[in-house]
Amino acid sequence: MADEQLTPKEIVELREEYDASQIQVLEGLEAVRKRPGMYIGSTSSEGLHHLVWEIVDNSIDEAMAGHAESIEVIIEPGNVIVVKDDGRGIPIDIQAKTGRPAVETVFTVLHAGGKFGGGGYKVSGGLHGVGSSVVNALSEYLEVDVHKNGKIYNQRYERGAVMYDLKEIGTTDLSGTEVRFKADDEIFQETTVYDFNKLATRVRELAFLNRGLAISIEDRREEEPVRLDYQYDGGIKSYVEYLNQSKTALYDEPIYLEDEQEGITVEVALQHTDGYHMNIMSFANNIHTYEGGMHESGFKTALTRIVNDYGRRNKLIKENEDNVTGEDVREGLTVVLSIKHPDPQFEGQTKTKLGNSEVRTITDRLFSEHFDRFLMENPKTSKKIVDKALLAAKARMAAKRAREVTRKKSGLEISNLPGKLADCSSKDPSQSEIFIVEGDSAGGSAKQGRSRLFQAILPIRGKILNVEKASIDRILANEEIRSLFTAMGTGFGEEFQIDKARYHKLIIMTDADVDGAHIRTLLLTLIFRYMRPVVEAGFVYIAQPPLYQVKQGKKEVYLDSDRELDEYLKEIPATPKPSIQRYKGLGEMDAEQLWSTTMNPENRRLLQVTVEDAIEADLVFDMLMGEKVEPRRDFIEDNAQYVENIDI
Ligand code: TSJ
Repeated sequence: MADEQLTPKEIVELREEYDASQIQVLEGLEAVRKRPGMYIGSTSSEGLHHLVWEIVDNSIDEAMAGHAESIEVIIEPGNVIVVKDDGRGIPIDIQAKTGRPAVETVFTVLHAGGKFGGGGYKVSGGLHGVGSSVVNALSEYLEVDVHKNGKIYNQRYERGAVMYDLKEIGTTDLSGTEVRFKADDEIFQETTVYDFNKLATRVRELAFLNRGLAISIEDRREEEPVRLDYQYDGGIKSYVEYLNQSKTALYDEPIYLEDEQEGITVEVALQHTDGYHMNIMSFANNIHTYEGGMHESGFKTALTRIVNDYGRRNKLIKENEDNVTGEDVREGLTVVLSIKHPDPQFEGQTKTKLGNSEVRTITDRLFSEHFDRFLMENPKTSKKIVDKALLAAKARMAAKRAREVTRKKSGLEISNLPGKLADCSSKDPSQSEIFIVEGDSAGGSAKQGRSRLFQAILPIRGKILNVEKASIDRILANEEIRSLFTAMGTGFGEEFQIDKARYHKLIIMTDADVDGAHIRTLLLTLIFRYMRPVVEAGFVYIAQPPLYQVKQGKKEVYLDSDRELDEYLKEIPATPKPSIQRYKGLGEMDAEQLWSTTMNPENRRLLQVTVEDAIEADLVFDMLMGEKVEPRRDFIEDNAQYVENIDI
């Protein structure tokens, strides 16, 4: 961080320039507060959680640069977030250009994020890289402690404004950065409550993606704190093992490679299972590239080519047989692909498609070389991989012949909309929503309470078919599943078309109890496995019916948990005496209550389902339904409090 030598006159001039630009800085952060959605997408629960990643990403950058080994994320009482790392500490030296400590600029200048200290891979400044100043602007307060040069430096900001100059508050033997902030409830009016599971899922993913990194997440909001520590020396190889834990793998260890070319690091881990679903997750600089991109297409081409070449060379694929297709090779395959690039370009609708074209060739080349060598050195495994693809090819051709012979329609045409569906009158998918509601009585209330213009209701009953074990024919014969696919209008399997979606919001509305959670898991698994693009497009949501209603005089408030109820009751005056109602299920709410608490866009709180959430549901599903006994026993032991009533 060496600064150029300046004359006193130049310094004065720069200071004046800086004072002028300071006014713009204030305007900058004021602009963030005026239109927060422009910077963090929304001020809902999604936006709130986004703040955490904006800060954590900076520590991840420090770790990727090789300067930090451990990161801690803590939720403190009052939903205050603390993020700490053991890196070098944000630079505190005075910058010539501003006359201010670098750390102050990080928090007060818009887009100052990745601008200094250049070089290396960066997450911050990538997809969500609006930077720490945005978090600062949207926080009631934010404090930073920098441990560096034997001293502890500290500064505090409130709603983006500097409270005092950076000061020394003690001495230290360590180095690192600690940031503590409280999201501003003037901005996040819907909720300022963090979802521990949501944070933990991403923290664990970051541990998988950054081999060896120790990262923890701790919830201190309850009397008994909960802390989860993650560190994977196997990196994404461990991720594949984790994803396949309840499946039957075709060979013992995932195939793993890490290599580098032209400053681009490519990491791939893959393992086939005896299942029929493929699961490819790709990442660029730790960002989940849901829409794929150059790394994914390079990998897929290489995989198909190498399997065919190897199969031909070793006479596993006969001369009179066709090449296997990409789909064939990927049947039952779990892949995690992670690349790190100094300047990733994100494209696509949701900016999760990697656009750098050189990455295609590099991924293809590095993976081909490694995978080809692996196949030659491991003939037994290689035969299993080729045979699996050949079997998939046979099944594919048989299905095609059957279709041609019978010209059987799938029956999933929109003209056959299910009878139970109460459709909305709007024909504009972007404005339309479908609620999948558990149970007939709740379905009835939902039909009465809804806004008919844009809300459709599809009631479903009881348990849904176990899609893991069922063949496509049986899946399509299941009435609950058929009605869901027909209503959505997207078709099925290979013929799936996301642009045919009749609703851009698919909202799962189940009870807030264990059985509701079970049905939600089943539905999410079904959707994840057979309608994955709908999840990737961000169309899937979970409705959150409240657990309590508190009435006091004319005021009615709905609360989601015992904790929220306790906190709320502490806040309000003792008189008039509040009346508390606990809801046991959706069926107990009348149409008006269901509308005002759970369906009305004005005050409902929807949780958007990410692919990570869906994968979690899929794992739970495998554990509850799969053949392996041990993971199921472990899971039930670990989650005893949630599963006691489940009938598995
Ligand atoms: F962005 C942030 F301020 F919010 C933040 C930054 C929050 C947290 C929790 C950590 C960090 C952070 C920044 N951790 N580590 C760093 N490292 C640097 O900023 C750094 C340190 C030294 C040098 C150097 O060139 O000497 C360069 C940089 C970028």
